[in-house]
Amino acid sequence: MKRLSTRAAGAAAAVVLLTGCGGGAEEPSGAAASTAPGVGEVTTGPDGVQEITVQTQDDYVFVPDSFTVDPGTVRLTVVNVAEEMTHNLEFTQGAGPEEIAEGISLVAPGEEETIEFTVTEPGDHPFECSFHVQLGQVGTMTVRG
Ligand SMILES: [Cu+2]
Repeated sequence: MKRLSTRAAGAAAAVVLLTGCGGGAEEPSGAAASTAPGVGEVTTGPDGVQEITVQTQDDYVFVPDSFTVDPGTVRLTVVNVAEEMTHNLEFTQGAGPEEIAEGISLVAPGEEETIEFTVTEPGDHPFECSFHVQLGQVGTMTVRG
C-alpha cells in the first residue's frame, strides 16, 4: 500500500506559525476506509431478531471490534469491503461464558455472510478472524445481564 505525503516542508512552516498547529484533526484515528451505513449499529429486525453488521477490510480489524446485545437471538452479518483480503469470524473456543458453534468460515473480498445464533449468558463473548488472530484481528460481543 502506498502512502502519499501531502505535507510541504520548508516554506510552509511559516504558514503553520500563522495558522497555529492545533488543526490536525483530519485523520480520524487511522481509519482510512469508510464504513458502510448501519455498520456497528445493533437494531431489531421485523421478526424481532437483533441485527448487527460488522465490517472487515484490507487490514486486521473488525469495525466495530465490540458491540453489545441482549440475551436472545442475534443475526450477525460480516461485510467484507476489502479488495484483496479474505476474513472470517469465529467465536473463540472456550473464551466466553457459553459456546457459540455458529461462525462464518469465510468472507471473500466484496462479499458478505450472515449467521444467526442464540445467546443466553451475560458477559463477554470474544470472537476472532482465525486467519489473522495473531495479527490482532479480534473482537468482543457483550451480552447484557
Ligand atoms: Cu482476517
